[in-house]
Amino acid sequence: MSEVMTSDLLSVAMAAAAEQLESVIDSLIAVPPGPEARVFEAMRYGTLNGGKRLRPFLVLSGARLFDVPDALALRVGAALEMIHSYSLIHDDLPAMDDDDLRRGNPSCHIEFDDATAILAGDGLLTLAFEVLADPATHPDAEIRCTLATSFARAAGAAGMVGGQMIDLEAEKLEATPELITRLENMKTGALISLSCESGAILGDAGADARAILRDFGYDLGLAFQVTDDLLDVEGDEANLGKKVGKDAAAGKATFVSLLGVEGARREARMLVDRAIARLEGFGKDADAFRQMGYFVLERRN
Ligand code: GRG
Repeated sequence: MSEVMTSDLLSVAMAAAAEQLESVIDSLIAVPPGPEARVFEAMRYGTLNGGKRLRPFLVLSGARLFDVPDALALRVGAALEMIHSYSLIHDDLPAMDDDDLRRGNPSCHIEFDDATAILAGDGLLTLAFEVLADPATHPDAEIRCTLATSFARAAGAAGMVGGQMIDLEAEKLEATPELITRLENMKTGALISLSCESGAILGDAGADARAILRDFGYDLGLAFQVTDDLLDVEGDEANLGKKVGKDAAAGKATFVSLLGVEGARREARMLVDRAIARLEGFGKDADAFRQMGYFVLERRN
């Protein structure tokens, strides 16, 4: 009973955060007059088309632990969501995953065209750093600089971009759990981990708190990826808003192909238990993070 209530409360909190986040993104991407309007429209299409807004919710949850105003956290959440959306827009392109459907709608390059989708991703990536560098994100320039550096590391070639490169190379490599774990920690985990750590950066919380939340985020991110692999096997296209069965059709090594369905479920549970155990020192204030662990295990989209 209490688990059901917890997940209901979490859904309400996530929906409220998503609404606030979308209003911030809406105000940050205004469409100017002139022929360049098309790229702004594609940037809005790629960010304001639904999505769970998991990463911004994690930023807000972390910021509340350190009494950081929601307004600051929402700007950092918007920057994260811009980078996440750019990665999805580029990932859907024919040269990468070649997917026509994203969040239940035509992918950005289908709605617009390949060139516009590339530019929309580029525009979102650069806008994210403009948002981080703006004093409205934090009055302290040193904290803004720490944020920008952390974002660059998580999104760049040592993080998400590098993970995507390993993913493209993976079919030439021997698929081991270690390789897939490294790939996924870079491709998906780095941004989710940063989402968990960002509130501590905004709150100038110190290295120990930052490290705990970063490690929590890596465990949560890997559990998220394991459930992503499970959903590709067991999920429902209507719920997911994207095609299923793609990994097996492409002969791709995933946690499910390496561990089996039951093994992957056990792995996700172990990762979430480990993530939650890391939060011991934070008391009840970190309940939103704990609930996110259960959310990741039970998610259907
Ligand atoms: C193209 C540079 C570049 C990187 C692409 C993250 C990524 C790298 C590709 C996405 C491929 C993918 C489907 C990964 C699985 C995990 C994941 C990031 C799923 C999508 O994230 P959600 O579920 O999406 O948070 P929503 O739509 O809810 O925002």
